[in-house]
Amino acid sequence: MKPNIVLLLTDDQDERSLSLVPGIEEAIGAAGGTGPGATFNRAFVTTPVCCASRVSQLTGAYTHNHNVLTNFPPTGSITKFRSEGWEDENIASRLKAAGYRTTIIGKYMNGYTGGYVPAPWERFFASTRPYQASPPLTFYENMGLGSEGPEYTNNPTRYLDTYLLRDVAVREIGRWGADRPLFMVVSFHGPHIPAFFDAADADQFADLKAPRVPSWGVSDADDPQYVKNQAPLTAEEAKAADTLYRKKARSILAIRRAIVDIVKKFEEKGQLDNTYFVYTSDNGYRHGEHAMVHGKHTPYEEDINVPLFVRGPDVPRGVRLPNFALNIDLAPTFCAWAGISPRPYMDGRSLAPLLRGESVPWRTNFLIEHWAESGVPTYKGVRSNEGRVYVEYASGASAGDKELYDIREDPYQLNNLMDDGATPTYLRKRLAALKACQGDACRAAEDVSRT
Ligand SMILES: [Ca+2]
Ligand SMILES: [Ca+2]
Ligand SMILES: [Ca+2]
Repeated sequence: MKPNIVLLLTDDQDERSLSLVPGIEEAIGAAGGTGPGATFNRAFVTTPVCCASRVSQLTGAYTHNHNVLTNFPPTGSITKFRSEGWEDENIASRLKAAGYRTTIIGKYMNGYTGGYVPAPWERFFASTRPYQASPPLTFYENMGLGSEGPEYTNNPTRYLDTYLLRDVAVREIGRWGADRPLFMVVSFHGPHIPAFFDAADADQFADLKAPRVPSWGVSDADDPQYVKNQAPLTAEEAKAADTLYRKKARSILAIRRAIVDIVKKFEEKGQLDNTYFVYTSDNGYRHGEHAMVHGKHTPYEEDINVPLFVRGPDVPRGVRLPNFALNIDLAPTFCAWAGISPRPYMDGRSLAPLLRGESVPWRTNFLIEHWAESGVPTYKGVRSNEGRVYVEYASGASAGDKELYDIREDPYQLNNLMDDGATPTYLRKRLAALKACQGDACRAAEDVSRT
């Protein structure tokens, strides 16, 4: 039988926050004593926005190719996802055609309000907006729990949403005959605001604060206009950032428990050795860096760097991979594991050879792109494996602003080198080649070394 593929997806989890909650990797390796698998230290999303990044995960396409640009209509959300044709054509439709039992539980796509089941999904348990509100009745119905489902509210002392998703996932694994391979997406709401957590964890991380890294609360004269516009954080804003940071850490604790239970259920089914588990997030997050209280959308490392762990039958254990792994790589990787060809619209590449320990040529650059939303302007940028990031802004008061950082020397991106006489000719060339690339042209442009 083809291997099972399980995507464990969190919302708004920056890579750094993992260190707050040691053991997510161990949770994925919890059952079977086979260890945690491989970790990508440099996993990134190409557009640090929920909806655009989720569409990239499902299609393997850069945002400028799938064209679901933002979280809200008319340029984004579920309506754009549908009108662009991606709701019916994505990795789930391909895996379904290849014989997989396709299952999604939790957050499906920004703006989904229920009422229909998208064709690629055989088992569909999507939460509906606003899942933060209570009580979202269609939530129960979509979860197969009827309109009188268990009490689910935004009071975490009752039935935490994370545990509801876990319970539905465990039930679905139990119902699955294991006669066909399973593709399962468990799409947690946490640690996204409001970052619900288990009441039992209310005392955890009591003294934790958003890390006061050198960029925390800082903007200065060489920053792009939208950052320069930020007033220094007030005491109240600092407190809000700290409170959210603590809640997110607690929220991740519950997700960790859910993952242990899900992995154990695969073990109980005798399927552990035939299952790939992938843990990642749709975008990173800032908690006060660059003088912004909290958020995503920017090209800064906090927003684009996400966790990525993989456990699977041929994945060496305890390995840390330095390669750039992107959200657009998930779909081609799943194709490889399922033994099917990637689709021509997939701009990413399969991570499978890296995960098998093979030495293969790999990208040296990737494109970062964003369309104006939530106070962050439109931009396109390139991140290189020499530790350089170069960004060109194209909207609002920041139009024409450019940023260049040497991340090896300046990991918190404080000194924009563009006002220091830098002329990043080679990065401009790379960006020009990447900004409208498609398919093979993206892969070729990503692979260019410095000349
Ligand atoms: Ca998100
Ligand atoms: Ca600066
Ligand atoms: Ca400077």
